[in-house]
Amino acid sequence: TPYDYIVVGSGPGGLVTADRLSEAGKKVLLLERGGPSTWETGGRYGPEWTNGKNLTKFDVPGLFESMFSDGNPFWWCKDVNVFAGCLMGGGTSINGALYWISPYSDFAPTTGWPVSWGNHAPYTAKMKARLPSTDAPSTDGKRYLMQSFDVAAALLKGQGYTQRTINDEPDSKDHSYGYSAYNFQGGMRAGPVATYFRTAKARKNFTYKQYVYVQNVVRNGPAITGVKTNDTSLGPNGIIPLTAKGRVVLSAGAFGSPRILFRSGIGPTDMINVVKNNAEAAPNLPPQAQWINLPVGYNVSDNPSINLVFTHPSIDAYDNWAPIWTNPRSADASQYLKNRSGVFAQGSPRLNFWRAYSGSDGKTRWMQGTVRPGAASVTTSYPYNASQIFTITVYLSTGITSRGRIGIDAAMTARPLIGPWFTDPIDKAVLIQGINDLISNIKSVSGLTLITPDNKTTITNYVNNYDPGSLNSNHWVGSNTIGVAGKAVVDENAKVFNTNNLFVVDASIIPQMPMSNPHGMIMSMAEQAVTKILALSGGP
Ligand code: 6FA
Ligand code: ABL
Repeated sequence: TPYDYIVVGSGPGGLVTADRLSEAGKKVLLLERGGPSTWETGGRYGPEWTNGKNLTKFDVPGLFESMFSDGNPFWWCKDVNVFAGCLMGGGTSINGALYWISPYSDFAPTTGWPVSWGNHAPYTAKMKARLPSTDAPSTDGKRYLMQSFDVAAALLKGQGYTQRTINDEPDSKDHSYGYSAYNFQGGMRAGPVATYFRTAKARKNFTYKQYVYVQNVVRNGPAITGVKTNDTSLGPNGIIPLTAKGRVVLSAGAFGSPRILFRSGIGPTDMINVVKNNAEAAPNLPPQAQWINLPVGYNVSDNPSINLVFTHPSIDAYDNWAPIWTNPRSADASQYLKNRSGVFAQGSPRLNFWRAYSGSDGKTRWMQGTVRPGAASVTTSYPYNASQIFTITVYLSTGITSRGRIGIDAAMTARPLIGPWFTDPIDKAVLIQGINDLISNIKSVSGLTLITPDNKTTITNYVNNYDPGSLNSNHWVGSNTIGVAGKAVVDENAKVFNTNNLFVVDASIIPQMPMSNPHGMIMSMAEQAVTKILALSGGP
């Protein structure tokens, strides 16, 4: 059957888009390559201690850190060589669920957004109405495991920071800190899956199909006629057609959407030639005369992030989150099962902070930090007490000038071709300054010790020698950037240049790093994009 709109990918971009299109009465098909996540969506993967409670790994916030230590991590995309979620909800089903309301700068024309995007407020308001944030996710309203908050707050106060309810004052991002805010509801992961997807799937004009991999769009020059999938039960050769005026929206993520474009003959010639040399993909490419040359994969950014590990005698490192899957602290597990309260009602972060810096090029860049008990790794010459460790991850966000490139290799694996971190040395200099400031008053907090790096390593050397792969913060944007013809991949209506009816709505169209962990900003962006798409003439 033909559809008015085919949306590819069920991450935050795709779910908001598919819900709003179906709300407008369009006949919508949502395709997702992965399977279910939360219990509500049919997921059944949970630890033994939640047996019989209708909970999965993707429902229980406190299981977040086990995403990285599980022996069977089926949720990661196997053909993307950085972390990416391939299941219902995309990244929002496996991420840290930090959820931030955008400041003005997230959509400001000075950061690359078309002027028509400048007022994000009505769209962010629509998102908040569907999904409010909480910085006290335990259902009893109490906060748990707050030692790392208290220690970090003491450090930051000494540097002139002010505590705020972050999402009540989204534009106050200089010398600001507060409790970590989340997309949780009722002590469980919520995000777009428990909100937008829930309303979409109740509509008769909405169809959802999982485990369907979209290889490319089918097109005749600029006119898209359908999508080609790996599922031949859905149509001849796995092709699903559009209605006469139908449209395709790619929401397959910052790596997934570029790959579909390359395989559809859209992008830089070198990438389309990689497809042409792949025996399976080549036959589906349009003839070379129909290739559309666009800068797909360029202009990519991701926050460079550096972990600092500390100890303090007050800290409960929560066994570094190691036993949370097989052998959790029993009082905490039963408290959670009883009424969704306690430590397990929250992810690992406890405090977030922001500070503005001006670089030697006169540009403003923001530093962001996340504080959590435990540490991913410790490198130190000091003796230390492992039950007292906590991490401050320091990110550089809005204002960064470094850019990288992503693409595909011969096996069609999507990967960074040029890392987007510190290609401009001024970004690195600002982050080094930020870290030095952060630890400048460490002696004023009694008992606080920086163990990674230790005192044999300067901050400058620590940053210079940091494993480039570890700078990845999983916040990739920009690979199908929005903007003007000749420089961008999509126009101000999120339509791919030189096509009639192909759109992209996901992290890939965002022209520059937002202020904070991005999924809230992505949902607001999708609210605005889908409004523009529905208003654009010529559609179904
Ligand atoms: N963002 C936040 O705001 N807060 C966080 O705490 C946070 N933490 C993390 C985190 O801990 C990890 C490990 C990762 C990987 C990301 C984190 N992020 C966080 C970032 C955030 O999750 C992403 O920025 C956000 O999910 C991106 O949203 P998009 O809509 O752009 O894309 P997704 O990757 O979420 O979804 C794409 C979907 O398309 C997936 O479900 C995928 O399976 C599907 N797909 C891809 N290719 C496809 C194809 N060819 N056919 C069909 N489906 C396809
Ligand atoms: C995010 O936005 C980041 O993308 C994640 O990297 C981060 O989680 C979460 N939010 C929470 O702050 C970290 C984990 O806490 C680490 O244990 C893990 O090693 C790291 O992600 C991997 O990138």
